Amino acid sequence: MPPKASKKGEAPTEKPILGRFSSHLKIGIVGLPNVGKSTLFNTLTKLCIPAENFPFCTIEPNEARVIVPDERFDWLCQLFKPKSEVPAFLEVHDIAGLVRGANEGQGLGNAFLSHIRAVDGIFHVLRAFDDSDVIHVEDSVDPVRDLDIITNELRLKDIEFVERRLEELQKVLKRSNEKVLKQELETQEKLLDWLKDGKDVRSGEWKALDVEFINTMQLLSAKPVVYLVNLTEKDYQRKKNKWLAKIHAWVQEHGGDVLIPFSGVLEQKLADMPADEGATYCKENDIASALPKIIKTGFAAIHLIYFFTAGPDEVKCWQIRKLTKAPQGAGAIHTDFERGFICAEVMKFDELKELGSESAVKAAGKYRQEGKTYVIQDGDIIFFKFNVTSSGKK
Ligand SMILES: Nc1nc2c(ncn2[C@@H]2O[C@H](COP(=O)(O)OP(=O)(O)O)[C@@H](O)[C@H]2O)c(=O)[nH]1
Ligand SMILES: [Mg+2]
Repeated sequence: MPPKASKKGEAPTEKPILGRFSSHLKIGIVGLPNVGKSTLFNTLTKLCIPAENFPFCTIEPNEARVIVPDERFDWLCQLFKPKSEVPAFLEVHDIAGLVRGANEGQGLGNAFLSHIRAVDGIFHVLRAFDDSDVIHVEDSVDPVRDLDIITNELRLKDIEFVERRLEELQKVLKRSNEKVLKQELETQEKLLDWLKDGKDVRSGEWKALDVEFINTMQLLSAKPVVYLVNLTEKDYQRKKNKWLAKIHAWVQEHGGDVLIPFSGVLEQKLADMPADEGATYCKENDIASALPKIIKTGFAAIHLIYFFTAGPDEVKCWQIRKLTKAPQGAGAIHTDFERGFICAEVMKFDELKELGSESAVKAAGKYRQEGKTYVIQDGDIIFFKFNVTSSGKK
């Protein structure tokens, strides 16, 4: 179904987003072997959310829930001094290296590709560091060539999927004349042309109806990508490397996604030091870890945001997908909150910070009551009002 036209008085509906509509979204680390994927993953796991916050979730060794650093959250915890503090997290999966020919099954290719299919976004790690001790599968360091290898593998797999779907549709259409099937056929034909033109699904301008069909496919090249360029510590510190400009140009030509330089060696070094020693090291060398930026960028890239609930018992980040409305946001806390939703009382973080307390925000007339159609914004501080009727409490 295409999204409904916006009603009078409402903000126009935003462009539909490619990808799953879920609050449980994850990002996978993808790249050739030996580019620093696991090193990055291991340093990220040092920033993991304590397991006691997820008593019912088992998690695999190659998966981690990494805390999303946020000054607003820290400030709220300072203000309320709550008994429990629950930050937002990004679920990261370390995916084994892809190699040339993976789409035809090279190097366990299809298994790796199915791991990529299961995530909602990609950290594409590129090696731009020279180190003769670390073997390169392609024999030399050339991240631009590597970009082509990986994106081609993903695109070829997408072409295979779309071709298969087209065949199915053509078969069914011989027997049926259903409008929706014809519409999908059109979308799939457009997709195939686009992919065969050497372009990725995520960089296309798709209509709302196309997006609906695309979102049933989990296509690899439709997933948001953040490029992470692994440099030597020295290059990272001086922000100079012969490949950076070339990688940047390649990325601009291929949809203009975000590119973040980092240094696996530096991150490893910092992860192995006690925090205060790490801070001194960074200060003395005029250098900083890239992990906070990597985590925040990855979180936003897969279209996640969060709102806060805040009080003396708990300050907590509730993660939801962008464009979630108030009742569904309430549902992230408890299904009763969604079912019996009355309204959302919303404070804007900046106003609370400026005015200093909830009562001051109220006195200034800035404590808002929002209804069912309110689209939750990142950083909203929300108190939901709901009634629990015959269905009873929890
Ligand atoms: N010189 C250097 N070596 C690194 C860097 N990052 C990772 N390595 C080394 O490269 C090898 C492969 O790293 P790993 O993270 O396992 O790569 P993966 O195959 O992409 O998961 C290991 O020996 C790492 O110590 C880096 O930034 N600089
Ligand atoms: Mg690895």
